[in-house]
Amino acid sequence: LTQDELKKIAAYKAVEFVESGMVLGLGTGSTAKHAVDRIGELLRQGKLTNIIGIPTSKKTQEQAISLGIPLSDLDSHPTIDMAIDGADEVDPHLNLVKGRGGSLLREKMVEGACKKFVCIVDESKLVKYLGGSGLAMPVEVVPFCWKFTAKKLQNLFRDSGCVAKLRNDCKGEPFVTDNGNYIVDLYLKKDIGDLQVASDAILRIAGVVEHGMFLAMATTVIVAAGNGFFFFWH
Ligand code: DER
Repeated sequence: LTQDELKKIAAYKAVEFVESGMVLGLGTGSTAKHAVDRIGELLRQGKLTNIIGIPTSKKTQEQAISLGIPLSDLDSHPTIDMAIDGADEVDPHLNLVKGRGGSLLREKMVEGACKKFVCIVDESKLVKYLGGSGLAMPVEVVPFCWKFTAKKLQNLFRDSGCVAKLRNDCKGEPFVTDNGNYIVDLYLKKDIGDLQVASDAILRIAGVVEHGMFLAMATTVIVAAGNGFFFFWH
């Protein structure tokens, strides 16, 4: 099974939790894409009705529109029944790293408003501790003096060998989020220890908008494993 087939297995399993009449947070990324496609298909077949989608990015909004999924927003639906979204890393306590697709702020707003957040991953996302993949731990920052903010972030985790890098787009320009901000990616060499302490410290930096650690937010994680089976953590 390819990684994408595993993502699809996890996504389709999550959509089995969806009931007609639900207000749904629609995630962003290649795994969530399968879930949104599946929801569109079930709506088209009449197997799901009266669904309202709350997209977590402009990209997902466009995908949902193309599938005919009725959409709304948090202003109209401050409480959401369930969100389905992927993750970049999952630790044994169901803490997540998200945002490598650049949508972490709207994802965290939507998923923070949900009664249930079903996270869908293939097994390659499982880590011993957040940052453990050695890949990016995203932080959304305001463009104003981003170097100043990046230095403060790098300093904060210097004991974990942190390197902070501005995320660029494919043209080598700074990547700009749906909200007009930049992303500074943190690359860590060691466990940053207490995640809540780290989260609070990051958010105390004035130029920081939000970070990609989703602590104690996922209510269920569906993991698609190589042999085609999946398992639930919750
Ligand atoms: O950027 C994001 O937050 C995505 O949801 C990411 O966490 C998972 O993306 P993937 O499903 O393409 O791996």
